[in-house]
Amino acid sequence: MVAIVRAPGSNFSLGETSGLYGQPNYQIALQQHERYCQALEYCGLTLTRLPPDMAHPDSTFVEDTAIITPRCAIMSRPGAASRLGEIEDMRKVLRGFYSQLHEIQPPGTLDGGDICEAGEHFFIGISDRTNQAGAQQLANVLSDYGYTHDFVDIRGLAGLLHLKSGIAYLGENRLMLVDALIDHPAFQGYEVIRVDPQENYAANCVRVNDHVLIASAYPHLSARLEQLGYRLIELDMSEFRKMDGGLSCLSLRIPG
Ligand code: CIR
Repeated sequence: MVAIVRAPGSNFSLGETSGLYGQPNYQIALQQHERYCQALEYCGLTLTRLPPDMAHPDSTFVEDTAIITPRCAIMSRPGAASRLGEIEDMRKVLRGFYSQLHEIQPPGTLDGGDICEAGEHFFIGISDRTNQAGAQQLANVLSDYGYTHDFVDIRGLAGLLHLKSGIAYLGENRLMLVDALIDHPAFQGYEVIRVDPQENYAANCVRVNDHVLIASAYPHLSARLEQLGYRLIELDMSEFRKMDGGLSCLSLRIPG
C-alpha cells in the first residue's frame, strides 16, 4: 500500500480555518507531519512525499483532492475556491497509479474528506463543501464500478466540517461515530463505537493494516479501542486541528 503525503508549506496558517483553536506553529506542524509519515511507514506503507505547494496553503490536506478505491480514483473538486487549484498537481501524481481516473465536473463540488469508504460501500457526505451535484456525480461513478453508497447530509451539524470529521470505518462492519451522526439511517446495521462528545476530534482516525492511527490526548476513545484489541499509534495533531484538519486528511492511501 502506498500513501501520498505533502508536507505543509510555511504559509500553512493562511489556509481556510474557523480560527476556533488559534494560530498554528509551522515548525511544530512540520514535526507532527513527519511523525505522521513515520507512523504510516511503520504500518508498512510506502510513501510518495510531495513537496510543499506554496500556491495552496491547505494542500497538506491531500485527502480532500481525490477519492481512492481499489478499482478507480476520482479527482475531487474542492468546495473552497482557494483549494480548487490543488487538483492539478495531484492529478499528475495519481495518473502514475490509476489508468481509470475520473473527475468531478462543475457545477459539482466535492471534498475527499466527505467520503468515507466502508469496504464495498461508500458514505457520501453533503456539506458546505460537497454539494448535491458533486455527491451525485461521485455516486454515479462508484455505481459503475459496482460500489454502493448512501448520502449523509451534514449541513447544519455543528462541528462537522466534513463527514469524516465525525466518522471512521475500522473494518469488520465497525464504525466510529460522533453523536450527531449516530441516529442516521445509513449507519444502521453496523457495530457502532460511540465517541464521547468531548473527544469528537479523535473520531477521525485511520485503520492502517494492523494499527489504528488516532489523535493523542483522547483517553476514553483510546482506552475503548485498546479494549477492543486494536493496536494504537497516537499522534499529536494539534497544529493541523487549528486549521480544522483531521488525521485522515493528511494522506491519500492507495490499496495494493
Ligand atoms: C480546509 O478548511 O479545507 C482545511 N483548512 C482543512 C481541511 C481538512 N480536511 C479534512 O479534514 N478532510
